[in-house]
Amino acid sequence: AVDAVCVGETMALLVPDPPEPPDTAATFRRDIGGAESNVAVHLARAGNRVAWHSALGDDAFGRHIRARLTAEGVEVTGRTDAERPTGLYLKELDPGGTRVRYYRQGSAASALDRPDADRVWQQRPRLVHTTGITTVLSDSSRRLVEELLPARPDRGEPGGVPGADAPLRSFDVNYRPALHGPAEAELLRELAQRADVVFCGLDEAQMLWDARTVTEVRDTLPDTELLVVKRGSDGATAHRAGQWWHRDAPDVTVVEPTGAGDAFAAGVLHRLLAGDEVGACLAEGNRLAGTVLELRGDVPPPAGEDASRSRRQRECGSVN
Ligand code: KDG
Repeated sequence: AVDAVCVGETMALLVPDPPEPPDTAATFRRDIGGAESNVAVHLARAGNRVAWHSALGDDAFGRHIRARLTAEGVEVTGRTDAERPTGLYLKELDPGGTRVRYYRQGSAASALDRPDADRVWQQRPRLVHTTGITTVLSDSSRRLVEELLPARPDRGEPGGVPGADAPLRSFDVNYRPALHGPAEAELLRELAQRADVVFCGLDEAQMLWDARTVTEVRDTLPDTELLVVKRGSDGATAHRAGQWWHRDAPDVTVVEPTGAGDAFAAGVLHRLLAGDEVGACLAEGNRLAGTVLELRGDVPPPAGEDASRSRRQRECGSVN
């Protein structure tokens, strides 16, 4: 049995290095990127037994992703799909913000489907984590998420206690402008309603559901067992069983926010799996998010990796 299975697409990531517009860049740094595998890496580093499930092409990018995640101690249950390529995304680092461009239509992960849930259950996880990204890759990946997050009446009481027979279902809304429009808002709300643990930015809730306060988010998702609302520089607020908790944002200089939400979710889930109280979960989420906010990469380099890599990350490029 594993502590957690994280389910969702991981893509090859190309970042112009040195930073300049992709149109003129001659060299690109190769990395990997995927919200769910970012969570898996943080959980593994924190000492959890964690698996990641998705699909990869039978290609160099797929092999690279598999090797990188395995090296991080993540158990890769992802299958290889010889018919489709590994998804790719391009990050454009710009003083005005980071722009991303996806090349993921028809990717191996976009063909994830309901039977992939069997691989997840085979791991006998205490927790399953997925996101609103996986939900909207394709009709079939949506079916997989629906299978992982069955409607409440179909599964009795929510998982609730880590270690109980029913795994805890965790869902990060993960709004991405390139993937989510008004048509997806209702779907994300429906799936979030089915999860036991929901992560949502207040900005995301506003864009998707016009919820402007944490109370309005709670009213949008009234049955969520643990609702965690991320409020950027205003910190994080959680609701569980009629009680509220709040922790201020980490005191760090923000270099680039990509991946910070994944680190935050992993910190919260790590503590939740350990049976800690909600305040401690938020504090750990904030601490881990802080380590990512200070860097350009999605995930800080592994402990012990040389300082020059870290410095390089801070200065110019992404290292997942
Ligand atoms: O949270 C970071 C992710 O957005 C990034 O790693 C890439 O999964 C990704 C996506 O679909 O945007």
